[in-house]
Amino acid sequence: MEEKIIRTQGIYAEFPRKGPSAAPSATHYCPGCGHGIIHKLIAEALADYGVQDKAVVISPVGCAVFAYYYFDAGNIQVAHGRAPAVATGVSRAQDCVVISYQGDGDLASIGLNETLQAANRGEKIAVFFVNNTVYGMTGGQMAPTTLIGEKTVTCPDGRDPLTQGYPTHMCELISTLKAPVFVERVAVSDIKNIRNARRVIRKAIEIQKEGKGYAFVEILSPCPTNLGKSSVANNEWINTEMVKEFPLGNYRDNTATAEPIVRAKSDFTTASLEQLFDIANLPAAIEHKDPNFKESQVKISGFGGQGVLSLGTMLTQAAHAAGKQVTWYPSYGPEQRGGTSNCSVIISEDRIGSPVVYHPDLLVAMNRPSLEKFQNDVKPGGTIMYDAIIGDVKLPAGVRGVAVPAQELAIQAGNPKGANTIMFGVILGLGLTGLPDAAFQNALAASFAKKPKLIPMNLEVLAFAQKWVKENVK
Ligand SMILES: Cc1ncc(C[n+]2csc(CCOP(=O)(O)OP(=O)(O)O)c2C)c(N)n1
Ligand code: SF4
Repeated sequence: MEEKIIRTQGIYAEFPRKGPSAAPSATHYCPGCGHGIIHKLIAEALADYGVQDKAVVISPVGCAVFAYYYFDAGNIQVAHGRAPAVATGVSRAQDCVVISYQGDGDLASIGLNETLQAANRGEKIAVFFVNNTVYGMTGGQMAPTTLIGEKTVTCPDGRDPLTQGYPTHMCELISTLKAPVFVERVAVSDIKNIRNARRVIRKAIEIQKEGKGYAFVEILSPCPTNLGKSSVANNEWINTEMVKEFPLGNYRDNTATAEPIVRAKSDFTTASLEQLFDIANLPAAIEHKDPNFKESQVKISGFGGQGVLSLGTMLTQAAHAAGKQVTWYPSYGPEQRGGTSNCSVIISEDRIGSPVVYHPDLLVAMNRPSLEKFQNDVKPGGTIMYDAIIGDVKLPAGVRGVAVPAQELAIQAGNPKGANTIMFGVILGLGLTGLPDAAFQNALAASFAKKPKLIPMNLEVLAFAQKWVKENVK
């Protein structure tokens, strides 16, 4: 019989995270990772129970930091370990289905206290705890759940209980508390286990739909990239080794007797918040010094290692040297493979309310994925500077494109590693920020303060780039 593949309900039809050159269904997860399977099971349950519209999925830092690219529900991305606090706030403020999706580093290490406190209060949250025995996103460091003898980058000889203690058993710990309604450990290591995980995940969501309280589901999940195993070998290892330390099964099920929880409403009104933050007595905003100075919003993006973040800090220092208000806001991709990084810089005469740049006046793109990702966000009349090595490009109408042979110019200027200083000089040469030459020179001196020998060489690169602009850009 022909089997039809049906798209999972509750998941977006396309995932834009990997940019327009990737397949619309490409996720940022590594091949063989368990996160994708777990996402599907949760999303399917949200859709089947008809709670997508009232569901809020909370994902902290970890490989699942980008869960909001996938779940077609309400999403909040929070700081590392802080999901239980945010989940508590959302759950108490609104009648909704709250999901806290956390890794083992996140839930059992940095967020352990909050996890236990939220469980002990019996918050109305479904917690999905993805246990892959390592810190996945940061490169495979030891986690609280690393097995005895398991090698990680921070215990290369294998976890030794005398030095690093024993693995933490979260289901067992949480089931010592009185308030949790449901606690179960499952795995996504084979079809039989996935079917069981599906049943249990649905149950945790059903408990939320009925408002009965805290449900905790631990899911043993593969991380082939950091465990250095094939996907098949990682799943076998879960079924043979991991389950010995973390036995699968139910640790608490009070769903039959639990009643819906009804709590008093919070009294956080706008007036009480204004009082709390003493809004009335905040100092007045500083006055305009130069009413003709135009604010610049800049986005700089490329692969890790291309000097993207340091180009941003140089620009920040230049603005600071010129006495302007300035923010620098980095963003690192969490991907273990093929990640990019970017930073946003805002230079203003006024105080800056938020460092986030949605629509830059200037985009500096050091590689093609960055160009494709951000080019359509550039303001009409704005500028896109890109490394000419990218080749043919099709820029949006109404923006100015400047192809800079940054690598080549850096070599010609005698500093092959100075492609980002070339870009810095081109920004100066084009006069895009309204900052004077001296501010750029001071910024370079400050950037290389710890290696003063490099200052003259970089000043030469800066001048070389300015000259290139004069001779080549109309
Ligand atoms: C406050 C804070 N401390 C440390 C980090 C660095 N950090 C990012 S992800 C991570 C661990 C993630 O591991 P886990 O929660 O197990 O999730 P996984 O990536 O394996 O899915 C750490 C330590 C951070 N982002 N914020
Ligand atoms: S590093 Fe591990 S947990 Fe993270 S996406 Fe890759 S396989 Fe998954």
